[in-house]
Amino acid sequence: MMTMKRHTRRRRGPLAVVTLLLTALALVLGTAPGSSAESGWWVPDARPAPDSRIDVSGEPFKGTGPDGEVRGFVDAHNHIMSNEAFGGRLICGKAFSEKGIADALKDCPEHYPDGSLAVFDFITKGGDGRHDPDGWPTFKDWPAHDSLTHQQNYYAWIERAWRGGQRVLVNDLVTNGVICSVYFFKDRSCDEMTSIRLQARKTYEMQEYIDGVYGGPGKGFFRIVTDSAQARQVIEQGKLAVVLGVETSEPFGCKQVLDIPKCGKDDIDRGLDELHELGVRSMFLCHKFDNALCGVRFDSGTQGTAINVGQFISTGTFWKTEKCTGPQRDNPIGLAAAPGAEKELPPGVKVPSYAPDAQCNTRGLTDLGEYALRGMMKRKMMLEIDHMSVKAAGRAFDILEAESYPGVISSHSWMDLDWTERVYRLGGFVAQYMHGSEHFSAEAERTDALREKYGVGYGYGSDMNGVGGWPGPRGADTPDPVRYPFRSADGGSVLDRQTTGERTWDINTDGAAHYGLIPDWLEDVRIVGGQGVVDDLFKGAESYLGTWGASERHRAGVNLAAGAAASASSTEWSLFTSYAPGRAVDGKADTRWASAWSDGQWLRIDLGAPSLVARVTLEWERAHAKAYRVEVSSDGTNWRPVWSTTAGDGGLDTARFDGTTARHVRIQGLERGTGWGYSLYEVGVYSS
Ligand SMILES: [Ca+2]
Repeated sequence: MMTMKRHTRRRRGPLAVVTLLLTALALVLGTAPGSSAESGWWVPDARPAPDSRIDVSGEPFKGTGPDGEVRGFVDAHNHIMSNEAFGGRLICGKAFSEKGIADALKDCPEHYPDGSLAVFDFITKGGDGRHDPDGWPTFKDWPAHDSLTHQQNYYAWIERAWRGGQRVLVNDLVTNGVICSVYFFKDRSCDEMTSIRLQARKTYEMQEYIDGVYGGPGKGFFRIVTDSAQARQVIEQGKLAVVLGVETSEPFGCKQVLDIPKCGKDDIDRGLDELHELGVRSMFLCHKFDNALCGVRFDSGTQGTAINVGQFISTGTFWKTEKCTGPQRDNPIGLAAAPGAEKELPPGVKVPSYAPDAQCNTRGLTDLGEYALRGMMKRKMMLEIDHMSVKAAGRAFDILEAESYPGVISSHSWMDLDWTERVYRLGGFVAQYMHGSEHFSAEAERTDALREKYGVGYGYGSDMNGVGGWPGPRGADTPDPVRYPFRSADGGSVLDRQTTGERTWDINTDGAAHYGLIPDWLEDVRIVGGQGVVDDLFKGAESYLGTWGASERHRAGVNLAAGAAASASSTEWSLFTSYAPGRAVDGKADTRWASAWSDGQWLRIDLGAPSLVARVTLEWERAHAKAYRVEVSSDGTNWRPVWSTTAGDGGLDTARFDGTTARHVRIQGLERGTGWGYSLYEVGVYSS
């Protein structure tokens, strides 16, 4: 270097040479990776020293694409603050600290000196839990792709993911009161709502902290947003839109004990109002344990048994299974032993065994769960449908379809993937769990045609700090490794291996150890799965905000059938109650029309005037139709079929068809689903 300088100094002088060299480098790499000389709005001017490196150069992309759409990646499922959850000692290390990186990235006290008391590490990782507890500056044993107990979301690592092209991050506030209460290391209460409030507050504090690093209020890249328009502005400025979500087992105190709910509608209303006030716009209604709102999708293996034991301890009931009624399945519970958990059971109580052909949770969406879902819709919040049992998710889909509400998100592959199209048809968004690049690419390929059909982008759910495990290394000897430095997907930035303190991570040999390696993982996905997968992911931000915006704009339709005149081919007689046709349009969920017991019966509704009709909803009693037609008429004499099915399974059906003008609507039965007649609690007729 010195030689070159001397050699050329004669002609140009040192500054010119340096400029020339940088220009040459810029042509090759954009700008020099890790260059501290870089300046611009995206480079913080008050980063504390010492701190982590970012090892990215180049200005983050701003503005919109040619059609005005925002661009960038979406992580629909992350847990920045779970170190504050579960009693505060399960996930060790903090996402930021006013005292600096050495304070943020240190282990839990009981992990020192050698991890032999790192009980949760031992449970989740196996072995004896022993590890080098030191984080900063050596990071010998953590963070790591297979360490489930150490902080992965340090703010500078999130900063690197943003610099690599991520523009939406959903921070799901998470906890579980039972895990908290059975884990003996804790420094706070196990109340779930208390923890959710704390994590929300900490996320706002993190925004302030990053603003400080970037020179003042509003200047940082990390922007908490509470509506989709705000998110668009943030992304157009080139920054990261952070959405607050909730993933907890007993939201609003809605646990159930021996199948008795411990919350009421007032608790749900109050809880939803409070969460909305905190900025939460996306949430789960159940998680891991059956609660008063819904049954869960089971876990499998040892973890499944341990969670089933946890549910028993918490609620007095184990999971219960039945045969599935459709093609969807909950995860198999299996019969794996979990001795550590099972010894917590009272004497004489054993984990039940489960018939292999009964793979669905008997618990679905309860009346309170339905109330909570409708409350979320009223507040324009998005339902994260993962973790619901097939029965609960099926009913939730039925309701969302009947109301034409698009706010549904599968954020980390925890629903039956057979339902992917159902999410897209509603206008919802799908993010796949952050699997290794091979698995991720294969699943992306499987659903590619659907995204093409519905014109949507794709997301990933990193679940960092979520005790799930992350992509391991593909190995130093893989023939197609990630080659450093590499370009970001948008082309404007260059990323080199990321260094914090004395440790440098390489996706090829370390796997996805922390959040800063998300761009490296995306590059790995590009190499393994092709540019098409990355392109779909890059369209994620627009699709996610499309779902959110459509949810905000949703207006409950006017039910044209409410209180309308109704007639029927027949009415079942009862000494005790009336099953008259008008009972199907009286707005009451517990009254119904019932027909005579034969196939050809019908129910007719007179809307009173010609109206645009495009959607009919039908809430069946157990006596449902297997095959039936929805017909419309202007004069009540000539009928036109607009929709039909031969595969009715009862529950809540939505018939959707091209809008047409009609005064009369008829439900024409063709074949009964049971030995009884047809019976409908409520029929709704809508214009859109
Ligand atoms: Ca009714």
